[in-house]
Amino acid sequence: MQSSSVTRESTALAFAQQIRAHFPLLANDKGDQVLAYLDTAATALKPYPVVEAMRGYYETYSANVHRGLYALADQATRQFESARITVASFINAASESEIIFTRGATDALNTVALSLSQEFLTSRDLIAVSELEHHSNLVPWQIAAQRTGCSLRRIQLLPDGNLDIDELERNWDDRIKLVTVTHMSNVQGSIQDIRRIAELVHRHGGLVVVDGAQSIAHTRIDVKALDCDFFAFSAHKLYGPTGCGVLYGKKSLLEKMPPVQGGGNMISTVHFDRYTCNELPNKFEAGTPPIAEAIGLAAAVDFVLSVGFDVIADHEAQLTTYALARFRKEQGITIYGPHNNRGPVISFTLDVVHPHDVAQFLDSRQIAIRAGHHCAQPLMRRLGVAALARASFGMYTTHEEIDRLIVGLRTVREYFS
Ligand code: C6P
Repeated sequence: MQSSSVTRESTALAFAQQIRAHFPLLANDKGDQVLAYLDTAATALKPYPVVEAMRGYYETYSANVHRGLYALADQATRQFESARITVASFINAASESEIIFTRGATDALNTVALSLSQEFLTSRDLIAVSELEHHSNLVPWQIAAQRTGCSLRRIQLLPDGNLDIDELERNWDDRIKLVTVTHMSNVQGSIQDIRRIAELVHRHGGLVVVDGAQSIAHTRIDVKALDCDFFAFSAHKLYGPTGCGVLYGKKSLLEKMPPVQGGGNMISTVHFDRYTCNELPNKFEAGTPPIAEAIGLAAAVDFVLSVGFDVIADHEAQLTTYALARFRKEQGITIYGPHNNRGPVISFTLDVVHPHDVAQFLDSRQIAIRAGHHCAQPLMRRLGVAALARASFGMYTTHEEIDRLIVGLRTVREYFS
């Protein structure tokens, strides 16, 4: 038993060391003094292929897209549109016209909320939102409610940390027109059964919007299998660049929805007093898009696929199980979220120490974790805490970094008590 777990750990170490060589920030790992980066849920580190793809654009073909009639602009347009095809295939969208490049998950969620509030939502409707949501998937719906006069309906958290979908089903209100949930919580790491939610909502004729900001890097997303109507994510949490994200939407819906921003590229014709819209996906991409970033995102997708989701998920599951077991053995630590079915995100408190002090103390040991409300203030209130500390892992995280975290937490506890 022990020897098989030792073998698993040494295999995991070999895997992580191989992976770490691809990340500039980790490649020069020289032992104890190197940074233990345990904040991948905030943003993942970037591998060389992403940096190189973006540098390739800036150094050799940095023209604008969809406009130029010369070879360089044509090359930029081809690479940018090829990035869209890569992303469409990555999440198994029916067509690349269902992929809208945005500034990030926040921008994607605001785009869908704003567009639906112009024509789809009315004052008699309810939007069901879970208590787990990041502000990026709550405030846009509050704004939509302010604009349309509709109301928000809470999907409650159970004491075990899971969402009470049974209650939503049991007490279904026919005024619910849209349900929106995070696929993986950035606080609890808990994973929602999107298929089940979509089946329930579609049975009643509603729409499902999924915030995939956290899940995108940890599990293979198949939007057809999930059957969600919209799915939003950021490139930077998928080992890609900042400033770029994706709104996936079913074509039949996007075609009917009004644009939310006006400008170049989103129009077909413009008169002084009116305009007509361009086709999908351009209708939702006003102005110059994040060109280098979309190309970097495609490189990130290729990189992740070359490592393989099965391998990544297996490594991260091992790390999470190992970390949870080690946390549970320590005195004074409370872990938040369900026991099972969770991604590589662990939020916790340390009895005598404020989470900010925990993070600052660990920083002095070159261990980076996040502390605060994690942009989920309603969830913090629900959990009865002002702030939490959070460690989160990626494909490059090692068991040794988790050991360093545990030693650091013991030291900080001794210091403050
Ligand atoms: N969460 C975290 O440390 P943007 O900022 O647009 O890339 O992603 C927003 C967002 C939306 N939904 C979820 C579930 C998220 O986790 C995030 C970003 C980071 O938890 C920064 S607050």
